[in-house]
Amino acid sequence: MSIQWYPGHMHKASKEISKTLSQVDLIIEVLDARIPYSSDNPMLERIRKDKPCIKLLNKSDLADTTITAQWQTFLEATRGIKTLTTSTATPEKINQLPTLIQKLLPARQNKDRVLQAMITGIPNVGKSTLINRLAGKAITQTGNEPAITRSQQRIRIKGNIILHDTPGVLWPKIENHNSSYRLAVTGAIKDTATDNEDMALFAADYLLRDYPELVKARYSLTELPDSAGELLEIIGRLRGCLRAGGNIEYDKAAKLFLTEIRAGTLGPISFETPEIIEAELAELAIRQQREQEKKALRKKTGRKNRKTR
Ligand SMILES: Nc1nc2c(ncn2[C@@H]2O[C@H](COP(=O)(O)OP(=O)(O)OP(=O)(O)O)[C@@H](O)[C@H]2O)c(=O)[nH]1
Ligand SMILES: [Mg+2]
Repeated sequence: MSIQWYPGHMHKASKEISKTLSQVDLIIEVLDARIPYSSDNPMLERIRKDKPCIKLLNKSDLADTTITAQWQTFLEATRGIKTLTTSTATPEKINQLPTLIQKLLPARQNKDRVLQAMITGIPNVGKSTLINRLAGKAITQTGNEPAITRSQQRIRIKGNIILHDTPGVLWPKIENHNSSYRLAVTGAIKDTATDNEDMALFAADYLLRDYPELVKARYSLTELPDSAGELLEIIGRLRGCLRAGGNIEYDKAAKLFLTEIRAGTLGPISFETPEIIEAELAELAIRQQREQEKKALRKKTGRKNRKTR
C-alpha cells in the first residue's frame, strides 16, 4: 500500500516556495537524519538550478551517528553541496550556520547587504525549532506534529541574514512505497492519512532485521519474535493494550510503538543508508515498467473488446 499526503495547503506552499526561491541567495534544505533519502524533496533539486544549497541532517540525535556520517560523505560527493549535521542536542552545530552561509556567499557579502536564505523541508523535521534557536527566541510556532507552520515568515538573525521559514511540504506522488512508510513512521505524515498498524508492522519488520538488540533491550526479550505481528502482540501484552477478554488492542499497541520510535526511546535508529538507493530505484523501475505494461494491455484489450462488440 502506498501512503500519499498532499493537502491543498501544501500545494499552495510549494508554489510560494518556488516564487520565493528566485528572491533568496541560498536554500537550506532540512533533511531528517534518519531518512536522508526519503526526506529529500525531488522537486527542489529541479527548481533550484544552480542556487547555492546547504542540506542539514537534522534530528541527528535520533539517528545512528555512523550512518549519518556516511550520508554526509555521500551527499557532498555526489551532489556537490555542503552538509551540516544538526540537532537541538548540539546547539554549537546550529550556531555554525550563519558563518557557513556567509562562507558560501562571499561575492554577495558587503556590510550593508542583507543575505536571504530560505529554509525548506518536509513537515515536522524541525525547521521552525532551528530558526528559533538561531534567533535566540521563540518567534515561530513549533509542535510535535506535521503542518504546524502554515505560511511563510521572515526572521532576522546575526550575521546580517534573513531566514525565511516555510511550511513543511511533501510532493504530489511519493513513488517509492518504502519512502512513504519511512516518512510516516518518522512523523512527517499526518496520522489521519495513515494506518497505525500498517506503519508499526513496517517499522517492526525493519527493526527486527536491522536493530534486533535495541528491540530486545527495550522490551526485555531474551529471544526475538519470529514476525512483526508477534512483536506487536508482545508490546500489547507488556503495556496492557488489552480489550475485555484479554485480546490485544493492536491499534493502541501500534500507536505506542510508533510514539517510542519517534521519540528515540529505543535508541538512535537510521532507517536508510546510502547503499539502499540503487536497489530501491531498480525495484521502483521494475514496478513502474510492470504498471506501464499492464496499462498498455488494458488499453489494447479494451479496444479489441470494443471492436468485437
Ligand atoms: N529529537 C529532536 N526533536 C526535534 C529536533 N528539532 C525539532 N524537534 C522536534 O520536532 C518537532 C517539530 O518541530 P518544528 O520545528 O515545529 O518542525 P517544522 O519542520 O517547523 O514543522 P512544520 O512547520 O509542521 O513543517 C517539535 O516537537 C520539536 O521539538 C531535534 O533536533 N531533535
Ligand atoms: Mg514549522
